[in-house]
Amino acid sequence: MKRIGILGGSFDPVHTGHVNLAKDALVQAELDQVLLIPARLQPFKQNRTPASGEDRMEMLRLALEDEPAIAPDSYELEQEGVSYTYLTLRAMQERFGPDAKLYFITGADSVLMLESWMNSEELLTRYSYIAGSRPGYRDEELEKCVEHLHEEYGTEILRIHNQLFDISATEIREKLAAGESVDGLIPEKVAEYIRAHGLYRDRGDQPLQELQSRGLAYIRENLKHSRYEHTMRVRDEAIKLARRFGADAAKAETAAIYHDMAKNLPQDKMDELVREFGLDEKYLGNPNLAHSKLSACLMRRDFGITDTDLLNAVAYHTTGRAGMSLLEKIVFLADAIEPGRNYPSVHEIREIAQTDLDLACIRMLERTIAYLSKKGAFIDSDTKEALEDLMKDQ
Ligand code: DGI
Ligand code: FE
Ligand code: FE
Repeated sequence: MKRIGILGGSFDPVHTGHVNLAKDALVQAELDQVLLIPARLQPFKQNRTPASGEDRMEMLRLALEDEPAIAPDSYELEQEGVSYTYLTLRAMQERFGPDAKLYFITGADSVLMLESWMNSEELLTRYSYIAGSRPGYRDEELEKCVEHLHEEYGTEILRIHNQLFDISATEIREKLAAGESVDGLIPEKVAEYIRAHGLYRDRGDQPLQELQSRGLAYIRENLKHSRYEHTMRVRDEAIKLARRFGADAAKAETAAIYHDMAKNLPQDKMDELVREFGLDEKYLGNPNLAHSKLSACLMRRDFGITDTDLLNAVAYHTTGRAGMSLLEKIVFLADAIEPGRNYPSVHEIREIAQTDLDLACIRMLERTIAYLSKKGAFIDSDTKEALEDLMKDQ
């Protein structure tokens, strides 16, 4: 009779604990073969994006290259929806035939829970189990449980000693994201694969995506239609400029979405907020200057955004300032040249923006200062300093 071990899990990523458990089961329970079956993972049920099924299969293949009797199997990945253990075991029994004896390999904690699994009676009467745990771990409980299940259902549960199953995939992902060493925790070839494919990196774009959808929902509610449309054009322009000049396009997009979020607040509300946030009095009664500062304040207070560059790109999108970052320049310029703008020099500035970000910002600042002077309007010192600062490098 063939003895087959089945080890299920997320394997996101497979680690030394999994491999050792499979090896220990193979040897100690005298199995002919062990299958590692990665589960389908539902992205929206985790607060992270799991690695794809293909990546997890590939990592398993690499981890098990030197183990001829242990192999990954994509059965669950090929099924629709979430797989239940009883369905997977039914399918495996069918595959290996009635003469095969299936052992479901799991940890001590899961064995203690077996009776609460879906279709537990079928599971406990048809299949056998291998419980891996370090000696001493929940020993008595496990002993009682094994006895009880045997009496009640005739279930065969083998206990094996397994020291290393305590490794946690969450901890591994956190270490990888932080750039810390995972030596000994995952097979070297798996580590190489993760590096080569950029898996489990700390990518700012995951939270950014969420910020984008929250920002979009806010501006859809709170901005006039024409202002919303302007914002969408600024967003497209910011993405283009970011790609052109090598900035983070997702960040530029996020800043663009939020840049005018305070624009349609009534004047008295703006003044109230300028006081509440302790902003300079020069912003009182000046919505043109106040809205950019207030947008940044609301991003921080109401959306929990702490990225300084993102906040500054919004706070200085109207005036600019000395020492602007790449992202700040991009949002400033995107706002100035989005396709809906039609002041006299806009064509020239758009043309320059094809190749020279700084010069385009300079032309825009010169235009704003000339325009405000003509009107006799107050010119913010940041606007003048932005121009002076950029001129230094020309
Ligand atoms: O919010 P938007 O209409 O999309 O555009 P914006 O935030 O760039 O500018 C709003 C207005 O602010 C625009 O008419 C130009 C004006 N502005 C820019 N710099 C200054 C300024 N107004 C004053 N008073 N002082 C400035 O330095
Ligand atoms: Fe604005
Ligand atoms: Fe704008």
